[in-house]
Amino acid sequence: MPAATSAAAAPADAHLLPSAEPIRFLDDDGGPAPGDAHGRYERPSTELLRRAYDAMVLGRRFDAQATALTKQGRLAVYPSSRGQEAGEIGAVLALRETDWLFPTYRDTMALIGRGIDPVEALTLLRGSWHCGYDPMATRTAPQCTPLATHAPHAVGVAYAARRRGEDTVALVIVGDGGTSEGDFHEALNFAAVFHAPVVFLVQNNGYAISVPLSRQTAAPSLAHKGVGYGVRSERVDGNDPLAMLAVLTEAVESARAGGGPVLVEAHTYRVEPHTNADDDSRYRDHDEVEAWKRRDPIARLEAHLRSRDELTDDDVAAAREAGEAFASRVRERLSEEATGDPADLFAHVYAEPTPQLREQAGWLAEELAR
Ligand SMILES: Cc1ncc(C[n+]2csc(CCOP(=O)(O)OP(=O)(O)O)c2C)c(N)n1
Ligand SMILES: [Mg+2]
Repeated sequence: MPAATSAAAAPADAHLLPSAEPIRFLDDDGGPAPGDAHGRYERPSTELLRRAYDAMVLGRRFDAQATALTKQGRLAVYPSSRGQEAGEIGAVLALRETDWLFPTYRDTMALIGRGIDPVEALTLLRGSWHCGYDPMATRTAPQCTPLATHAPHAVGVAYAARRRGEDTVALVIVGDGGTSEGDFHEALNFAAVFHAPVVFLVQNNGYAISVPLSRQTAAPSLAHKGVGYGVRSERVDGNDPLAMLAVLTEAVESARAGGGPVLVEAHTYRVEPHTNADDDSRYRDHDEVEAWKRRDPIARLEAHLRSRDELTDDDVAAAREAGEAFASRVRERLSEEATGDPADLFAHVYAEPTPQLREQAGWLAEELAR
């Protein structure tokens, strides 16, 4: 047999390829999962898992409160990340305070996990023209609504920090739909060529509004999109908090140590509609949603910690109480009408307003005067 074909040499892309199956530590019920996660990644410390548990419980309660506030007319819109807590909180806990987070509109829970004031975090969703919090002070970019346009920014920040000799890492969150955008691909390419310390977290929640993943891509996985650019990529059970923390922590520290960019695809599910303005019964079955609810990330982490006597009834009650207190404070603070001048819509678009904007501002003023 010729040497070239007999050699069991690894293919040239072997170090970049994601695992065949998403990395998981836990089965759907929180018991130990069979597989190779333990060989490739270390179980996060109990201390980190306890912090994650508390933050996920609080994050979910906040998320439910924000959805309720849309129904009361206190928020214009809210995209829920219920069911995606392992990614939202995993991302935040993998980062240092000095690292940068680049979130999407869906990642308000990650903002809360970063300690950003909830009322500041919800400012944009009340109809204000600005994001409410200070991106420089919090090292958190404004939540990005145009899909993936923040990915090149994240790469730029990471690359600039490295050139300045800082050890800052940037983590950017993108949805499955966002991976079809040109900006995502340009960001991956630039990051790989210039070895930028950036982590791309793809929250694959199955849908881009009504478009299912099968209509979004023909790629074998979204992680494979990184491989084409030379970005090391991994797939993770996005509803397994142990796996998300383990993989994201490894990715961030590898990027910090000079290992270049990493793409992490989280297989998760959006259990709520796209936003409060969406009717999801028009494009998906109730059974599908219910099946995913049985793989709940908080329930799985809770079962895991309880099985090791690392979480007691009192701990669970304390986490829930903290969530209730947080939600009721948010409710109180948002009980007032948002005040804002509608003319502000036009005030901060350009330094010098265009004739078109001036005309539109005039129409609005006439309308309001009537
Ligand atoms: C460039 C751009 N095109 C279209 C839209 C309209 N849009 C808003 S959310 C969305 C779906 C995004 O899906 P995905 O990236 O999977 O994120 P998810 O909402 O599931 O978290 C679309 C198409 C947009 N915001 N930006
Ligand atoms: Mg999606």
